[in-house]
Amino acid sequence: MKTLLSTTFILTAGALSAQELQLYNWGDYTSPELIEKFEAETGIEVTLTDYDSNDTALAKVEAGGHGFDLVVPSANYIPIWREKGLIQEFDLSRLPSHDNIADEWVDVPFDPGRLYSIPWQIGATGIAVNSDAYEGDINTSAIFLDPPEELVGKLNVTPEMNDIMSLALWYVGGEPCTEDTEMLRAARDVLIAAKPAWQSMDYGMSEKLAANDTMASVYWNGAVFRAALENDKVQFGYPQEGFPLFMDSIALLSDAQNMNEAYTFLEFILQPENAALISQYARYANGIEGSEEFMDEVMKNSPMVNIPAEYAEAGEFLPTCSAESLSYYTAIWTELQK
Ligand code: N2P
Repeated sequence: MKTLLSTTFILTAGALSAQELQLYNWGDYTSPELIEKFEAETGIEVTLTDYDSNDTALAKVEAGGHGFDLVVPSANYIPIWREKGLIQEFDLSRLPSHDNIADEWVDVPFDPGRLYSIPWQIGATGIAVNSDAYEGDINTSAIFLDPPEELVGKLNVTPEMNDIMSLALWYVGGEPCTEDTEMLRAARDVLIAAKPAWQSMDYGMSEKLAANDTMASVYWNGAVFRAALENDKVQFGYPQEGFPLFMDSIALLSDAQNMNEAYTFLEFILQPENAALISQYARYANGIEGSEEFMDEVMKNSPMVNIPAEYAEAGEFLPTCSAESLSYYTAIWTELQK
């Protein structure tokens, strides 16, 4: 009897100690080395599920039954997740390293005091161009909105609605999140007219750019930098009509099932050496104090990570659009994807 009892106890304890964490993140954005290190140090097993846009992630979580604990929305989406009650306020007593968030990224308009989100990666949306295909000015949205002959049929547009709508609105002289129907109409017209020249509207571009399968793409600086490290013909342009800056931040889902594991992971990525692992993989800056010293030299010097001063002024963090402006965006986006 005694033996039987202790066996039962061991089995129960074993079952309870199977710790897991469900991370829902952008594709190709999570360092495998970070995950291996986390699993080895904590014994928590991480399951990673990918998405390709803010709207995909939001729709999936809103539908329920997803099982995810943590998600990584962009800054302009954090207020939307919050208003919908999909993410929960942190218990800061469980995040002793919350102070490691760099001062400039704490009191951000989308999450003052960082009560709901921790910086993941920071960057810019611009345009990758392979210089073998095209040698003209690449610091313009004309590359995808009025493509040069050389790039027709060879360029991709990433399916991130707010990025694409903002670039188009700036290009026609408007502003992101406008409710001005004339501006929206002009942006819609330029997008619809340009679309036949596009090869695709896909997300995963780093390898395709590196392999010359796609010669240009509206894309993000770090992901383009990854391609450029393999293929030195890949360049990155910062559209001077206006281009989005982004800051993707990790947040705790309201219906997270693995709370202890989620807090353990958040605390882990607040450590500068671990935040650096994310940047070394995804190739963007992050908002964790002191992480740069754990990064390699190419990260510190590349114009694809650090926006050159001459181009920086045209970059802007996207606001969160009003419901009215979003309904116009959605209508245009739906038409564009037909
Ligand atoms: C890169 C994902 C970048 C997301 N793979 C931009 N918000």
